[in-house]
Amino acid sequence: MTEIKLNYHKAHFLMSAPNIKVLPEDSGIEIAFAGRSNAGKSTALNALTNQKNLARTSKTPGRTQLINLFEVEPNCKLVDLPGYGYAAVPEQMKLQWQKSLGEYLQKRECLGGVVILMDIRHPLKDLDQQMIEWAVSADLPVLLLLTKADKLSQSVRSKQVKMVREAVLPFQGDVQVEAFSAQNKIGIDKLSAKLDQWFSPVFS
Ligand SMILES: Nc1nc2c(ncn2[C@@H]2O[C@H](COP(=O)(O)OP(=O)(O)O)[C@@H](O)[C@H]2O)c(=O)[nH]1
Ligand SMILES: [Mg+2]
Repeated sequence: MTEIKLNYHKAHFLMSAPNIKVLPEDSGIEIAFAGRSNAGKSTALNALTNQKNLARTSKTPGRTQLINLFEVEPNCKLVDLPGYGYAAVPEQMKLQWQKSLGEYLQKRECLGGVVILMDIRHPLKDLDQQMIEWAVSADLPVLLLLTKADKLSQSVRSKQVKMVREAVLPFQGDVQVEAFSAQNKIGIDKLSAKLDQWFSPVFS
Protein backbone atom coordinates (compact mmCIF):
# COMPACT_ATOMS: atom_id res chain seq x y z
CA MET A 1 0.00 0.00 0.00
CA THR A 2 1.23 3.53 -0.77
CA GLU A 3 2.42 5.42 2.28
CA ILE A 4 0.89 8.84 2.46
CA LYS A 5 1.03 11.57 5.05
CA LEU A 6 -1.74 14.13 4.93
CA ASN A 7 -1.48 17.58 6.45
CA TYR A 8 -4.48 17.75 8.78
CA HIS A 9 -3.68 21.36 9.62
CA LYS A 10 -5.01 22.19 6.17
CA ALA A 11 -8.49 20.87 6.99
CA HIS A 12 -11.32 23.32 6.42
CA PHE A 13 -15.03 23.41 7.02
CA LEU A 14 -17.01 22.08 4.07
CA MET A 15 -20.66 22.04 5.11
CA SER A 16 -23.16 21.14 7.78
CA ALA A 17 -25.93 18.66 7.20
CA PRO A 18 -29.08 18.49 9.33
CA ASN A 19 -29.29 14.70 8.86
CA ILE A 20 -27.72 11.83 6.95
CA LYS A 21 -30.23 12.15 4.12
CA VAL A 22 -28.67 15.37 2.88
CA LEU A 23 -24.97 14.49 2.99
CA PRO A 24 -22.85 15.26 -0.09
CA GLU A 25 -22.29 12.69 -2.80
CA ASP A 26 -21.23 9.28 -1.48
CA SER A 27 -17.71 9.34 -2.99
CA GLY A 28 -14.08 9.62 -1.98
CA ILE A 29 -13.34 8.54 1.61
CA GLU A 30 -15.05 9.77 4.73
CA ILE A 31 -13.87 9.14 8.28
CA ALA A 32 -16.51 9.60 10.96
CA PHE A 33 -15.88 10.87 14.50
CA ALA A 34 -18.43 9.71 17.04
CA GLY A 35 -18.81 9.78 20.78
CA ARG A 36 -21.01 10.62 23.71
CA SER A 37 -21.62 14.28 24.06
CA ASN A 38 -18.82 15.86 26.12
CA ALA A 39 -16.39 13.02 25.28
CA GLY A 40 -13.97 15.54 23.77
CA LYS A 41 -14.73 15.07 20.08
CA SER A 42 -14.56 18.73 19.04
CA THR A 43 -11.43 19.24 21.10
CA ALA A 44 -9.78 16.23 19.42
CA LEU A 45 -10.66 17.52 15.94
CA ASN A 46 -9.25 20.91 16.83
CA ALA A 47 -6.05 19.30 18.18
CA LEU A 48 -5.66 17.14 15.07
CA THR A 49 -6.09 20.09 12.75
CA ASN A 50 -4.27 22.53 15.03
CA GLN A 51 -7.17 24.96 14.73
CA LYS A 52 -8.82 26.53 17.74
CA ASN A 53 -12.34 26.70 16.40
CA LEU A 54 -12.64 24.26 13.54
CA ALA A 55 -15.10 22.12 15.44
CA ARG A 56 -16.82 24.14 18.11
CA THR A 57 -15.98 23.01 21.62
CA SER A 58 -18.53 23.53 24.29
CA LYS A 59 -18.90 23.28 27.99
CA THR A 60 -22.62 22.80 27.34
CA PRO A 61 -22.91 19.27 25.98
CA GLY A 62 -25.48 18.24 23.41
CA ARG A 63 -25.70 21.56 21.58
CA THR A 64 -24.27 20.46 18.26
CA GLN A 65 -27.02 18.57 16.51
CA LEU A 66 -25.67 19.06 13.00
CA ILE A 67 -23.34 16.77 11.10
CA ASN A 68 -20.28 18.86 10.25
CA LEU A 69 -18.03 17.95 7.36
CA PHE A 70 -14.42 19.03 6.97
CA GLU A 71 -12.20 18.53 3.95
CA VAL A 72 -8.52 17.63 4.35
CA GLU A 73 -7.85 17.09 0.65
CA PRO A 74 -10.23 16.62 -2.25
CA ASN A 75 -11.98 13.28 -1.60
CA CYS A 76 -10.74 13.09 2.02
CA LYS A 77 -13.36 14.20 4.51
CA LEU A 78 -13.73 14.15 8.26
CA VAL A 79 -17.27 13.90 9.56
CA ASP A 80 -18.13 15.23 13.00
CA LEU A 81 -21.26 13.37 14.06
CA PRO A 82 -23.55 14.79 16.75
CA GLY A 83 -22.77 13.46 20.21
CA TYR A 84 -25.04 10.76 21.55
CA GLY A 85 -26.36 10.10 25.01
CA TYR A 86 -26.99 13.65 26.16
CA ALA A 87 -29.39 13.36 29.09
CA ALA A 88 -31.39 16.52 28.36
CA VAL A 89 -32.36 15.48 24.82
CA PRO A 90 -35.91 14.08 24.63
CA GLU A 91 -36.07 10.28 24.42
CA GLN A 92 -37.82 10.33 21.04
CA MET A 93 -35.06 12.45 19.50
CA LYS A 94 -32.38 10.20 20.96
CA LEU A 95 -33.96 7.11 19.45
CA GLN A 96 -34.34 8.89 16.11
CA TRP A 97 -30.70 9.92 16.16
CA GLN A 98 -29.47 6.47 17.10
CA LYS A 99 -31.45 5.03 14.24
CA SER A 100 -29.96 7.40 11.66
CA LEU A 101 -26.48 6.87 13.12
CA GLY A 102 -26.87 3.12 12.60
CA GLU A 103 -28.11 3.67 9.05
CA TYR A 104 -25.22 5.97 8.27
CA LEU A 105 -22.66 3.41 9.45
CA GLN A 106 -24.34 0.56 7.58
CA LYS A 107 -25.11 2.33 4.31
CA ARG A 108 -22.54 5.01 3.63
CA GLU A 109 -20.30 3.48 0.98
CA CYS A 110 -17.48 6.03 1.25
CA LEU A 111 -17.05 5.48 4.98
CA GLY A 112 -13.47 4.27 5.50
CA GLY A 113 -13.30 4.06 9.28
CA VAL A 114 -14.80 5.31 12.52
CA VAL A 115 -13.05 7.12 15.34
CA ILE A 116 -14.99 6.61 18.58
CA LEU A 117 -14.07 8.86 21.48
CA MET A 118 -14.74 7.98 25.10
CA ASP A 119 -13.68 9.71 28.30
CA ILE A 120 -10.89 7.49 29.67
CA ARG A 121 -12.55 7.64 33.09
CA HIS A 122 -15.94 6.44 31.77
CA PRO A 123 -15.35 4.15 28.77
CA LEU A 124 -17.65 1.67 27.02
CA LYS A 125 -21.08 2.93 27.98
CA ASP A 126 -24.02 1.16 26.30
CA LEU A 127 -24.14 3.52 23.32
CA ASP A 128 -20.37 3.29 22.83
CA GLN A 129 -20.69 -0.47 22.66
CA GLN A 130 -23.59 -0.12 20.24
CA MET A 131 -21.42 2.09 18.00
CA ILE A 132 -18.56 -0.43 18.04
CA GLU A 133 -21.02 -3.20 17.27
CA TRP A 134 -22.49 -1.32 14.30
CA ALA A 135 -19.05 -0.40 12.93
CA VAL A 136 -17.69 -3.93 13.24
CA SER A 137 -20.80 -5.47 11.70
CA ALA A 138 -20.45 -3.03 8.78
CA ASP A 139 -16.84 -4.24 8.41
CA LEU A 140 -15.44 -0.84 9.30
CA PRO A 141 -12.16 -0.43 11.19
CA VAL A 142 -12.42 1.45 14.49
CA LEU A 143 -10.00 3.66 16.39
CA LEU A 144 -11.11 4.03 20.01
CA LEU A 145 -9.60 7.12 21.58
CA LEU A 146 -9.65 7.29 25.38
CA THR A 147 -9.82 11.04 25.83
CA LYS A 148 -8.76 13.36 28.63
CA ALA A 149 -5.90 10.98 29.45
CA ASP A 150 -4.19 13.90 31.21
CA LYS A 151 -6.76 13.50 34.00
CA LEU A 152 -5.16 10.22 35.07
CA SER A 153 -1.70 9.34 36.34
CA GLN A 154 0.51 7.40 33.93
CA SER A 155 -0.07 4.11 35.77
CA VAL A 156 -3.85 4.39 36.04
CA ARG A 157 -3.95 5.46 32.40
CA SER A 158 -2.03 2.37 31.24
CA LYS A 159 -4.28 0.12 33.28
CA GLN A 160 -7.36 1.69 31.75
CA VAL A 161 -6.01 1.29 28.20
CA LYS A 162 -5.22 -2.36 28.90
CA MET A 163 -8.68 -2.94 30.38
CA VAL A 164 -10.42 -1.43 27.33
CA ARG A 165 -8.20 -3.38 24.90
CA GLU A 166 -9.31 -6.58 26.58
CA ALA A 167 -12.92 -5.50 26.78
CA VAL A 168 -13.18 -4.93 23.01
CA LEU A 169 -11.77 -8.33 22.02
CA PRO A 170 -15.24 -9.97 21.99
CA PHE A 171 -16.34 -7.59 19.22
CA GLN A 172 -13.88 -9.47 16.98
CA GLY A 173 -13.29 -6.48 14.75
CA ASP A 174 -10.43 -4.25 13.64
CA VAL A 175 -10.49 -2.12 16.79
CA GLN A 176 -7.41 -0.21 17.96
CA VAL A 177 -7.45 1.43 21.39
CA GLU A 178 -5.25 4.43 22.29
CA ALA A 179 -5.01 6.98 25.07
CA PHE A 180 -5.61 10.55 23.92
CA SER A 181 -5.24 14.01 25.37
CA ALA A 182 -5.65 17.22 23.42
CA GLN A 183 -4.26 19.07 26.41
CA ASN A 184 -1.04 17.06 26.72
CA LYS A 185 -0.84 16.14 23.03
CA ILE A 186 -1.06 12.42 23.72
CA GLY A 187 -2.15 10.16 20.86
CA ILE A 188 -2.44 12.81 18.14
CA ASP A 189 0.31 11.04 16.16
CA LYS A 190 -1.58 7.74 16.50
CA LEU A 191 -4.74 9.41 15.24
CA SER A 192 -3.12 10.99 12.19
CA ALA A 193 -1.26 7.78 11.31
CA LYS A 194 -4.55 5.86 11.40
CA LEU A 195 -6.33 8.46 9.28
CA ASP A 196 -3.46 8.36 6.75
CA GLN A 197 -3.90 4.61 6.52
CA TRP A 198 -7.66 4.87 6.04
CA PHE A 199 -7.39 7.65 3.45
CA SER A 200 -4.60 5.99 1.47
CA PRO A 201 -6.89 4.18 -1.07
CA VAL A 202 -7.77 7.63 -2.44
CA PHE A 203 -4.16 8.01 -3.61
CA SER A 204 -3.51 4.53 -4.95
N1 LIG B 1 -8.41 17.93 30.60
C1 LIG B 1 -8.89 17.76 29.38
N2 LIG B 1 -10.13 18.21 29.07
C2 LIG B 1 -10.61 17.99 27.81
C3 LIG B 1 -9.85 17.32 26.84
N3 LIG B 1 -10.61 17.23 25.72
C4 LIG B 1 -11.77 17.85 25.99
N4 LIG B 1 -11.79 18.31 27.25
C5 LIG B 1 -12.89 19.07 27.90
O1 LIG B 1 -14.10 18.31 27.88
C6 LIG B 1 -15.23 19.15 27.60
C7 LIG B 1 -15.99 18.65 26.39
O2 LIG B 1 -15.17 18.76 25.25
P1 LIG B 1 -15.79 18.87 23.75
O3 LIG B 1 -14.64 18.78 22.82
O4 LIG B 1 -16.67 20.07 23.64
O5 LIG B 1 -16.66 17.55 23.74
P2 LIG B 1 -17.68 17.01 22.60
O6 LIG B 1 -19.06 17.27 23.14
O7 LIG B 1 -17.41 15.55 22.52
O8 LIG B 1 -17.39 17.72 21.31
C8 LIG B 1 -14.68 20.56 27.44
O9 LIG B 1 -14.81 21.25 28.66
C9 LIG B 1 -13.22 20.32 27.09
O10 LIG B 1 -12.39 21.39 27.47
C10 LIG B 1 -8.52 16.85 27.19
O11 LIG B 1 -7.78 16.25 26.41
N5 LIG B 1 -8.12 17.11 28.47
MG1 LIG C 1 -18.62 18.85 20.12
